[in-house]
Amino acid sequence: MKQSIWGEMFRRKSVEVIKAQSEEEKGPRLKRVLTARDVFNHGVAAIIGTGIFVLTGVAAANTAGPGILLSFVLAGLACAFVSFAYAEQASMIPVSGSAYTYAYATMGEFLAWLIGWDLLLEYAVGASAVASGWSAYLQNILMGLGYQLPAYLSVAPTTLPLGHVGLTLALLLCGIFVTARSFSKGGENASFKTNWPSRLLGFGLIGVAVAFGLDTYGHLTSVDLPAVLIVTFINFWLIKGVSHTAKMTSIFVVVKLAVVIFFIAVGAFHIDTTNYSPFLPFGWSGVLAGAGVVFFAFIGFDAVTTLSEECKDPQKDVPKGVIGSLVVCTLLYVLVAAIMTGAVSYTLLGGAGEGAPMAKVLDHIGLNWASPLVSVGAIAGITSVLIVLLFGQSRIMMRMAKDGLVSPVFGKVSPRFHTPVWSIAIWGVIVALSAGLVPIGELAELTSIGTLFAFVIVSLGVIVLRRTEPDRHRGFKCPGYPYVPILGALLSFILMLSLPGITWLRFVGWMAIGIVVYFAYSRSHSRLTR
Ligand code: ALA
Repeated sequence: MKQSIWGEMFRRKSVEVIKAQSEEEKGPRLKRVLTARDVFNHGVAAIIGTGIFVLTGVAAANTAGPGILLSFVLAGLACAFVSFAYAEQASMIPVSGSAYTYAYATMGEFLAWLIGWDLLLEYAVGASAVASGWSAYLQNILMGLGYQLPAYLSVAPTTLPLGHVGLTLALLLCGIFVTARSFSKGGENASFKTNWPSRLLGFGLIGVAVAFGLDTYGHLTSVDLPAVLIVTFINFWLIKGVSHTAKMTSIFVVVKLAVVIFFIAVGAFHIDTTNYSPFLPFGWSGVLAGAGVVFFAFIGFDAVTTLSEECKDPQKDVPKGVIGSLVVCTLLYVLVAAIMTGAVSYTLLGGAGEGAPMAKVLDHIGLNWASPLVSVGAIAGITSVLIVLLFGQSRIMMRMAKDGLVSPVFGKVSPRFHTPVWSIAIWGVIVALSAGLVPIGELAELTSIGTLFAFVIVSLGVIVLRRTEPDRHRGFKCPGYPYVPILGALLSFILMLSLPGITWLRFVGWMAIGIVVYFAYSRSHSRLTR
C-alpha cells in the first residue's frame, strides 16, 4: 500500500531491521579488523588538531581572555553528556552511519536524511577547515627554514564571494536533480513532449549555475595548494584500507600526544598568575562565545562511531572509545588552555602568528628551539584529524547510499581494498576544492553548528529509543537518564546559539538545499520505498 508523504517522511527503521540489513548486504564488505586500542586511537586522532593548535589563541585573544579555560570546561561538559548518548546508541546499533543511522531508528527517514546532510558539514566542511590549518602550520615550518610559497599558492582567496559560491552549488544541485528526475520519470517512454517543463527548468537552473560559476571564477586570485595536496594524499591512503589507516593514525597520535604533554610539562613552570587577571575581560558572554569557538576542538569523539562496521567487537569497544578519548583530550585541553593564558598575557595570543599559539608561548618563555617541535606535533595532529574526518565522511555516505537516500555509487565497496572507493574519491575532490578556495574561519563555524545540531538529535534519540525499544539489550547505558541526554541537547543548543548570525544563515541555507534534495531524489529512491 502506498504511504502518504507524511508517512514516508516519518517512517523509521527498527534497530532489528538496521542490523539485519547491514548483515545481509551482498557484495564486498568492510573488514572487521580493529581492536579496542585502535578505536581509542581513532578518537584521539580525531579530536586533537586545529582547534587546540590553531584556534585557541585567537579565541583567548579576541573572545574570552583567560576565561577561555571556562569555555573549554563548558564545551567539554556539553560533549561529555552527548558522548554518553552516542555511546548508548552505538552499543545498540553497531553500523557505520553514526548519528544518521541512529536518527533513522529514532526520528524517521526525513530527520535521518537531514542529519546525514548535516553531517556533511561536520565531516566534509570540517575536513576542509582542518586542511587549511594544516597548510598554515606547514607554511610556518617552511618559513622557519627560509622558504616561502608565493602568495597565490598559499591561501584561499579572501574575496571569494561565498554567497555566490553557495548559490552556484545550490542551483547546480537543484538543476541536476530536476533534470535527472525528468529523465527517470516514465522510464524509457519519457519523452520531451510529456516532461518538457521539468527538463527546461532543470537545464535552465544548470545554465544559471554555470553563469554564476563563471562570474565566481573571476574572483579566484589564489589557492591554498598545500591544503589541496594533503587532502588528495590522504584520500589515496584511505582507499588502501582501514588497517593501513589505523597504523598511520596511531603514529600521528603518539607524536601529537608527546608534543601536547611536552608543552604542558614545560609551560607549567612558567605560569605567572598575574596573567589571569582580569580573568574575564570579555565577561561571561565572552566565555560562552569562546565555548562556541573552542567547541571545534572537541569535534571528532563522535567520529569513532563510524568505525562500527570495521571493529571486532563494536558494541563494547565503540562506547569505550567515544568516552575514553573524550575524557583524555578534555583533560589535556584544560591544562593547555591554563598554561597558554598563564604563561603569557592573553592579549599577546592574537595578532601576527595567531594561528600558532603554542609556538608563540614557547617563544615568549624563551624556548625558541622548541617551537619547531610544536609545529611538527601540530602537523601530525592535524593530519590525523583529517584522516578520521575524511574516513568518517565516506562511511556515512556509504550507509546513506545503501539505504537508497543518495546515489548507489557512494555505496560501492571495492573488492580489492574493501573500502568505499567512490565515496572516498568523490568527497576527496570536493573537500580538496573547498579547502583550497574557502577561508578557514568561515568553515570552522559552519562545521561547529552542523555538529551541534547532530548532537541535539542524538541526545534526544536516547530518550526516544528508551521509549520505543525499552527492552533491547544495551552494551552501555547513558547514566543520569533522562537528565544527562536532556542537558546534552540543551547545552548543544545553547552553543549553537552562541555562533554568529551569518553562520546560522548559512546553516539554514544548507539545510534548505538538503530538504529540496530529499523531496527531489531521496524520498522516492529510499530502500524503504522500493
Ligand atoms: N577536533 C578537531 C580539530 O580540532 C576537528 O581539528
